[in-house]
Amino acid sequence: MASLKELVKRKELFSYGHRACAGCGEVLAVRQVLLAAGENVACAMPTGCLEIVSTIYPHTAWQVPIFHSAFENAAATIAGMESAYRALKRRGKITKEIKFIAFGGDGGTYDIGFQALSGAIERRHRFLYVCTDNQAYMNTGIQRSSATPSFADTTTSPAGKKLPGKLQPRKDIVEIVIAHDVPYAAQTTVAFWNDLVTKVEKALSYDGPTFINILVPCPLGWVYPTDRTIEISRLAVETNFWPLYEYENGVYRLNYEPKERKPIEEWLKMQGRFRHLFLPENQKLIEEFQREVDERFARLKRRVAMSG
Ligand SMILES: Cc1ncc(C[n+]2csc(CCOP(=O)(O)OP(=O)(O)O)c2C)c(N)n1
Repeated sequence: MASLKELVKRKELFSYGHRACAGCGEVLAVRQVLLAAGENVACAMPTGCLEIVSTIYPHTAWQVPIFHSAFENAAATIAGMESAYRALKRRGKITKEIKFIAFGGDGGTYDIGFQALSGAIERRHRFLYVCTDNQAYMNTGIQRSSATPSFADTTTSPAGKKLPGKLQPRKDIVEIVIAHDVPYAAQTTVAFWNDLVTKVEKALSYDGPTFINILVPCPLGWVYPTDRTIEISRLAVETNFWPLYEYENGVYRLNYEPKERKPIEEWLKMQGRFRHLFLPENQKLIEEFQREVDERFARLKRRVAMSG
């Protein structure tokens, strides 16, 4: 893995000058992914916060080629780019080694872009798909997505007298991708830069489709002060809400296990989207949330134990 010393010497491929909110986790993730990938990459991204903040004509924060696609088809776009590259390479028109990375928000990945992702993976294109998962449709006003956790307050699952926020638990996209029999899939978050960078390097070394889901805190949608992004990202791991793990050729690996898992309240209480859970009548919802976290983590540990 590239050391921090090496990484800081590399050219920033996602540069200053974008217009993301202060404290945005999504742009931190893209910056880290591109630092790990290096200059020989071509990217695609659907509509979403990332595209809106980084490509306001005539400016761009991207120092690598980037193709903006529709909300539903970033994976089909990157598959087309990769196919064209292979064809041109065969004819000797391109000699350079180029890697392909698609970036999609959770809306563009878990939901509306999912068919394109599933298809591109099944066709075995060589690309890395990075989901920058901020757990809602942030760019259009914080609507719930299938990545939104249970009980989160969003504009389409508003917490109040009738509803305790979103009723359904979060979809497990990494497991769904793994079910496509990919060589490599992983989950990480921006606070653990070395874990993230190692996973990107690994994913790009495979001759096939790979996937990384990155939890990217969003001060606006999660409702917290802009200087706490890294702390919230780290707590997501320390509470086992967001385990750092990877799946490589059939083998699951837990990359980090907290010595003592912190109670989920610690993560929830930092975020305004869960404020209503701390009303006395909602205490049982926190217990339910904790149960869900513990069950998911236990399931992951069983997978690790069975495949090791
Ligand atoms: C087919 C289609 N439906 C809806 C939209 C409107 N739209 C644009 S971005 C977006 C939400 C993006 O959410 P996500 O992918 O999670 O990315 P984020 O902005 O949160 O980073 C929506 C609903 C669209 N562009 N195309």
